[in-house]
Amino acid sequence: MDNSVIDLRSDTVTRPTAEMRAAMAAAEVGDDVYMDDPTVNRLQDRAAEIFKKEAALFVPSGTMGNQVAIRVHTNPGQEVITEGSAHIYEFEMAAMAVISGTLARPIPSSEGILEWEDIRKVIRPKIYYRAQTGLIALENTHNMAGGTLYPKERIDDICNKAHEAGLPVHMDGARIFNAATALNIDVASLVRNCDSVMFCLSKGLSAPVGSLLVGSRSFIERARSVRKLLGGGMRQVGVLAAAGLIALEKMPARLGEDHRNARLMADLLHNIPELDVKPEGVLTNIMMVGTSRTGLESSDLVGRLREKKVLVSALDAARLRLVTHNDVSREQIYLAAEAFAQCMRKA
Ligand code: TLP
Repeated sequence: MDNSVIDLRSDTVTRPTAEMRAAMAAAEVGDDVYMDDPTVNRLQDRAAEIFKKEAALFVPSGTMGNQVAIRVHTNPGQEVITEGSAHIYEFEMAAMAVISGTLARPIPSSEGILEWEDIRKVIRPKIYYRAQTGLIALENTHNMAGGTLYPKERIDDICNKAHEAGLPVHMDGARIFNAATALNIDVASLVRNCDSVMFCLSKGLSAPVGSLLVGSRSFIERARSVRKLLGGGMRQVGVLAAAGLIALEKMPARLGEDHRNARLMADLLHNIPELDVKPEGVLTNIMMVGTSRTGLESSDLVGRLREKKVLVSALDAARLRLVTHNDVSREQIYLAAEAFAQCMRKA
């Protein structure tokens, strides 16, 4: 990617740092299907330690991590309760139906954050002729709601009541380190009561590939076998785990910078009268921009910004998503905001 391009489409676009590339070149490797890759083993041990869970498993993507978790937690014919715009429901190819034979039970919400009462109402009664609820899946931070947050107390409340109802809770924590940073808490405390957590190394943490699942030893043993079923058993994958270790150890500490940049971007765009932005709602590295008053389809605006070397995503006809990350500097935030202003003047 040309370095003069300001890429705000996602934090998935981050490139590995020089330190990651050096570690990848030097990584000690083995065959991970035999569990013989020392670098993968080290990454998994560190992830389990940091999250204070019994075990961890390296998976190629966040989607695979979520779907492996659903398959382990549920039986075919069960329902998975999600928020209405959850990644698991909206962006994972109906995989829970294809892979696990489960049905999503999405609950609409305005901020992406559920309460126990929302969930309780859709739990199926335990009657033999009704589908049964098998799992509750939460997302923190919530991507499509604009990086919104579940505070620890809310997660604990949902987990405790779910457990009383005999239901496991999976956390799609693709950006759990962003959540922990914004809430000023450690990740282990934040997800203490979740039965499993998926988190991504290849988003804000800048590793090139990979996510981890963490949970109990028996959960991870079963997850390893489902990962193999899905073709996710990898061989000398220590080259990726080496980058992942640096992502895990070093990159969380800088996420606050991305959050400050997102807030700055929101403040700058808020000054452009045609755009709908709520700076006070920008708590992490994701922000949404409403474009219904610009007189342009959001995809037209995406095209005009692209001409100015600023990349953003159109979510629908009237909404853009911007994501800050390690490869976007504070200076580039000012340049990107100026590109928006120029596009509006032209419109
Ligand atoms: N999110 C991507 C796109 O798929 C939308 C992005 O650009 O934000 N959970 C959450 C909350 C995610 O945001 C994503 C990716 C995933 C899971 C899946 O991760 P990958 O892309 O590694 O399969």
